[in-house]
This record gives sequence, structure tokens and C-alpha cells, in this order.
Amino acid sequence: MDVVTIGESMVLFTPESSPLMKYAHTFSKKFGGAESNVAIGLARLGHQSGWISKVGNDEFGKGMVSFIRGEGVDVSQVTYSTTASTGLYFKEVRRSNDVRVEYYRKGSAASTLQPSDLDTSYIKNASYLHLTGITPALSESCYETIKSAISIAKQNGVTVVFDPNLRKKLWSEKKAREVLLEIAAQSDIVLPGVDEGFFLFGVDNPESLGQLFLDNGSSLVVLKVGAKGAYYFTKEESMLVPGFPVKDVVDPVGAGDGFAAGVLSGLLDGLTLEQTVLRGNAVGAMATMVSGDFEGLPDRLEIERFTKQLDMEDV
Ligand code: KDG
Repeated sequence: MDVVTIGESMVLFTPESSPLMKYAHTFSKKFGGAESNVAIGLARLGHQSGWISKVGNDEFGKGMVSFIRGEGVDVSQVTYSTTASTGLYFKEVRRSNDVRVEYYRKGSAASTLQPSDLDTSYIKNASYLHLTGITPALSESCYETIKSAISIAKQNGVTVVFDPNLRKKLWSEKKAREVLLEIAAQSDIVLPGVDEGFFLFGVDNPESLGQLFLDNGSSLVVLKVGAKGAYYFTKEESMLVPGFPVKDVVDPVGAGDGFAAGVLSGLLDGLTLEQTVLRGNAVGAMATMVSGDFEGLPDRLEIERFTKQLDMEDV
């Protein structure tokens, strides 16, 4: 595998008859989950990605696994719980900067993941282990699972990539800060947003944040600054790589996962850091142009068209 990731995916319901979940009487059914979004994004770009998870032995769980398998992601490490159900979530996009979610995931199958669910050889044979700050927020056993995955990766030279993906609905701010900093410190590459940087360090200046994440233990920091793009920082160099402006954002959820998939794809292809972050910016932007958490993630041809169209508009 090029990239192995671990996390919960859920059935996602979005209101149809009214934009508000409170009043809608019909909903469309989709799927969502930060880590499987990344795995799907990578598969669409031609990489080998594997998703470790647990779902309920129910119709939703089975449907979701087939769907993710159909996207080209390896789901051989997904197990089925006979006691807990697949998690659900509802999402309404009021405006591009006002998205509301309701989770029905407490005690879900994925929240029962535990270290013994991990197959050491599966992680060991990957080039990258991708993690987010959502999984450790789900339960104590999920937190232990993430710690164990990191230690397997570290013992076997697998690069750990961490997106803090702060979800305040899932845990207390104190616990979130403590755990996200702890995992970031053990990760080779971190992909925070500037807001997450502010949450963790109380600073919002990109240069200072880059340095703080480096001092915390990572060797590459890629800091997202919204539509402006993203900075990268290593001990030797740093740069702001401009973003791709999107006029009409349809659904911002999943942009960060698209960004992560683009960055991982660039690294796997051996691009320069500037080109790598540029790919992350393009994939992240494209994710916002379509409704759904991963539906807008592009294949290579679509990225090329998207970046060329922008060039033509600029001429
Ligand atoms: O990054 C997008 C995710 O937030 C979404 O797909 C659902 O995993 C999800 C979550 O926990 O909110």
C-alpha cells in the first residue's frame, strides 16, 4: 500500500426538501469519513490506499464498505461488529462558512476499534500512515489504537502524516489540545489549518505556527490558510504556495481531506514540496465545488483541466 489510514466512516444524510435538517422531510443518503475521504482521493489519483475501520454488521455498514471498495480503496482490514451499529451523521450547508453537523456515533462500531484490530504487517508494508485527530476523539480504545499504529509505523520506518481535524463536538477542548499536540509531536508530517494552529498554540501568525509545529517534533509542516493556499515549513525552508480561488463553494466539507490526498499524492510522485502543496491546494479546492464529502475529489485528468482553466482565465 502507498497509504494506510484508520478511522470511522458514517452514513451521511443531507436535507433535500428544505436546506435545514430541522424542517426537511426528505434526505439524501451519502457516506462520509475524513480518513476514507482521503483514501478515496488517493485511489482516484491512481495510488494504492487502504482503510482500516470497523462498521456495524448492518445494511448501512455493508453498503458503505462496498461503496468504498468500489472507489478502489482496499477494505480488507475493515471488520464488522455484531454488537454496535454503523455511525450516522447529518449535515446542512447553510452557507459556505456555516455548516452544521449532528453526529449519531456515540458507541458506534468504529468507536470500539482497539489495538488488537491492527494487523502489524499491513501497516508495516505501507509507505505512509495517515491519521486524523477525529479517531482518538471517538473513545479511549480508539486513542489507544492510534498510539499503537504510530508505534508500529515508527518501528518500521513508515512515515506518519497527521491532520489534526479538530472536531469540538467530539471531546473537551482540554483533552483535544493535549492529545492533538501529543500525536502531532510523534508525526513526521502535520497538516494543520491555521485555526487549529491557533487552538493548539494560541498564535495565528503562520511563520510562528510553522516553527512551533517543527519544534514540537515534525519535520514537515504544511499549514493551510484557507483560500490563500498553504505554507510549507521544514528546518531549511518555507514558502506560501497560493491556493486556487473557487467562486461558488458548494460544500466546504472534505476540503482538508482533499488537500491531504493531494499532498500525499505529490509526495508519492516525488514532486518538489512546492508542487506537492500546489496539488494539495488544487484537490482541496475541487472538493468544495461539488456537494458531498468526497464526491468532488478529482482524477488526474480533472486536476489538469481545473488548473489549466484557471490559467486561461488569468490570461
Ligand atoms: O473532513 C470531513 C469529515 O469531517 C466528514 O467526512 C465526516 O469524518 C467526518 C467527521 O468526523 O466529521
